[in-house]
Amino acid sequence: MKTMTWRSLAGALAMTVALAAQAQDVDGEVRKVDVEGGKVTVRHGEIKNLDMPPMQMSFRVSNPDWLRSLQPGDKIRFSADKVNGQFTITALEVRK
Ligand SMILES: [Cu+2]
Repeated sequence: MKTMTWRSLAGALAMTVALAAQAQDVDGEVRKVDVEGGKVTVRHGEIKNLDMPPMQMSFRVSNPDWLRSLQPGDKIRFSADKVNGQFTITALEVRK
């Protein structure tokens, strides 16, 4: 019983760390969607974890299906990281 309790606690702590790492949300606006190329061009705000100032650039995406629901002009919040040397959107939410 005691073991179970400690495991749950460890699980809860791991969850907290994962959420904190994902809280790097960046504001952006979709400029262009390239479904075939698996890329999206975004005008984005500062990306602190990548040490990047606001600019317009293209990103790869972790899940190509996301591109199908995006349109130029969409306001998004996202997380980005460098994956295999390429700037990649790893989490994405369209703001209404
Ligand atoms: Cu950039």
